[in-house]
Amino acid sequence: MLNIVLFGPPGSGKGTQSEKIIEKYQLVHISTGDLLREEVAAGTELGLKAKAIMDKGELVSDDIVIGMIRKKVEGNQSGSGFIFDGFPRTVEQARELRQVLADYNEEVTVMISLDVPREELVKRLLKRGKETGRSDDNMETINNRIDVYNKQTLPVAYYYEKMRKHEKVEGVGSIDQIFGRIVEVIEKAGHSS
Ligand code: B4P
Repeated sequence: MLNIVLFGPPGSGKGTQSEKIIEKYQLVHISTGDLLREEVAAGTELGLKAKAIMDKGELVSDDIVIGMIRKKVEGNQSGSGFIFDGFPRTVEQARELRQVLADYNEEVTVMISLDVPREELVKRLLKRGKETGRSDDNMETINNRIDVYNKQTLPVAYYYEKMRKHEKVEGVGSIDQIFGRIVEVIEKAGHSS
């Protein structure tokens, strides 16, 4: 199986590039942001709790997110692999992901992190906020999301670095250019489609 962690700050293009990777490699897409937004849209108790946290730009608790991931991995064992988009976001989540995959004799193949400067992130997210009305794409929340990423999520990169699975990709340029860089990394990691 090919199991990819797509990593990077908010607005770095994780959701955008995931779509292209799935199309090429037929992976199961697991985006914790999308899963949480589905709960919000359905008005569940979990969704109500999550919305308040997301609107502040903070991270939803590890227990909730890990529970969602475990359920998704369990229910999708017949495909050619997974793309984890926006997960793990804490070292605790990374450890749990390792355990969940190990239960199926699987592991993360490669962790790809998209490198984009802060000014560009803010620009992209403000634009999306205007176009879609997404409630966490406003100046105050964007700034907090980037700060939370630097403090709580960046250590996840060192976790994979220690396992020699961390690959950095320049995340500025056209969507196709960036996708080309990602494909190179995937092929180098030992997979050809
Ligand atoms: P996410 O849904 O993961 O949102 P995100 O980090 O902002 O990235 P997203 O994938 O949406 O944006 P993308 O970079 O593709 O998380 C939202 C919230 O959910 C978090 O703040 C947190 O509260 C919670 N959450 C999610 N996962 C969690 C977890 N594991 N643990 C705890 N809490 C969790 O794209 C952004 C914009 O850039 C788009 O408009 C796109 O069109 C544009 N873009 C993309 N590529 C571009 C390019 N090359 N050039 C120009 N624009 C580009």
